Amino acid sequence: TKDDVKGFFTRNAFVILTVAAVIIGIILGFALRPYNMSYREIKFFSFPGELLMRMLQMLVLPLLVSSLITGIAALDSRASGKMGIRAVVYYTTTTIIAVFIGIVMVLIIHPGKGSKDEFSKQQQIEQVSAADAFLDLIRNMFPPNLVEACTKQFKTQYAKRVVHVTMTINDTLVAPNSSQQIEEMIPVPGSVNGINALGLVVFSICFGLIIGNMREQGQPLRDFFDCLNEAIMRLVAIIMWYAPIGILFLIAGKIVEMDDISAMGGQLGMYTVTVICGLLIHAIFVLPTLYFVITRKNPFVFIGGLLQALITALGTSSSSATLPITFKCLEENNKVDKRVTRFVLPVGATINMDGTALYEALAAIFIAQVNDYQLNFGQILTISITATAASIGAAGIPQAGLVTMVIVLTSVGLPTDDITLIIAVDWFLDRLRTTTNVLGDSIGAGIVEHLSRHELQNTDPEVGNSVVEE
Ligand code: DAS
Repeated sequence: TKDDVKGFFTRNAFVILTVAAVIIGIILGFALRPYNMSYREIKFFSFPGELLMRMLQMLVLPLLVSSLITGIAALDSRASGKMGIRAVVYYTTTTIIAVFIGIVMVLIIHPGKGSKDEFSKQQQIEQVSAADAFLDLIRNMFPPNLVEACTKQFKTQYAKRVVHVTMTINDTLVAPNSSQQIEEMIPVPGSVNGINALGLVVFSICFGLIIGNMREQGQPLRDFFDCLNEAIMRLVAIIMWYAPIGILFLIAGKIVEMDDISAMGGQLGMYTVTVICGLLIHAIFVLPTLYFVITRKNPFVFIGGLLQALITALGTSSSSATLPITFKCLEENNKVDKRVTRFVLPVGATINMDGTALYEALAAIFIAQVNDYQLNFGQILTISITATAASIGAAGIPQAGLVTMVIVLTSVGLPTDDITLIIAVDWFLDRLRTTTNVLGDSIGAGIVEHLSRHELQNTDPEVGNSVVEE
């Protein structure tokens, strides 16, 4: 009937608008390519998309801190402990499966055969050991002080080298004339807007646990963060109406800007196909199967509710920027309990990146193949471990996975400047792995909620402390 049709469109307005935005964006992008717009004209044309990115990024850190603290404080430490363990087990399992898929795919398809002279060689740069990269990662988790975590950009040496190499290959970027300028361009692992998200996640978890156990004394703070979280989610609801417009210009601008598609031929084309196959297997087979086996619910109905977040991830190639919309989709479309989303999503968006882990292991082995460098089993095992760690260290910002891949390459002695071989297609593959990351975090929330349903029933969602203990 007329009401049913009206109801359908109201319920799915966002998704319909966003899908339409993607289609129009693609058409507009290809329609504008023949005009060969200048760099400045493209930046001007993409401005509405840049605006969406900045609106979402503005919210990420306050949302991450307020939702984590509220989510953890709303559960008694026993429940949040069990939920935390389930989340960590899920993150570890899915990341390891993703790395395994990446390695199997690149060994089966073997995209890297053939000589390397097809690619322009860049100057060798000094290697940095994986050890200092790891130490940086751990050091970043405990920032010297919270003020510093919120203000100073965290620099890591291996990231600087990759940016330097990127500069030499990608002369469209402004070549920096000082190390200070290079520092400004570093997408530092674990940092969002140059702020150490990893450190803030660790701080928020500790702080949430403490005020959760302070009973009446902690109530004012719990109310404050609860209200802050609610206020930010209302801001997100407003931004979501702008999101389709932003996504349209993000996609159109990127299509106008991308290099000549013929560069995707040969080994790079096969490499792109290998990454896409790996990500599709993980996103369409592994994650939905895991969800069905554990919850016995239809995974594709669950994924249907995430469409707006997945498309935003595709448009922004940033899982942190997508986080506010992932919250909305899970809580409003999939009715996932807020005490789970507030706990699981901020942690997941920061450290659980299946798409990135799969990609880094696959790309490292591809670079070995291009160098005709035979990796032994021990080296492939090292790549698995460092790709997992690098994906934890990568921030949810564009091309973070490209930067942290230096850890993986240095761990097996591969030339890190070969990262420039795959930069030409990274803007596209980054979108796909970010979408996989967001899907992994969201399915994780659904699974953790299902496994924690007993604890959630025993905890009064309002009061926050366990009713049983009262
Ligand atoms: N773009 C990152 C993200 O937002 C993933 C990556 O760079 O690998 O998840």
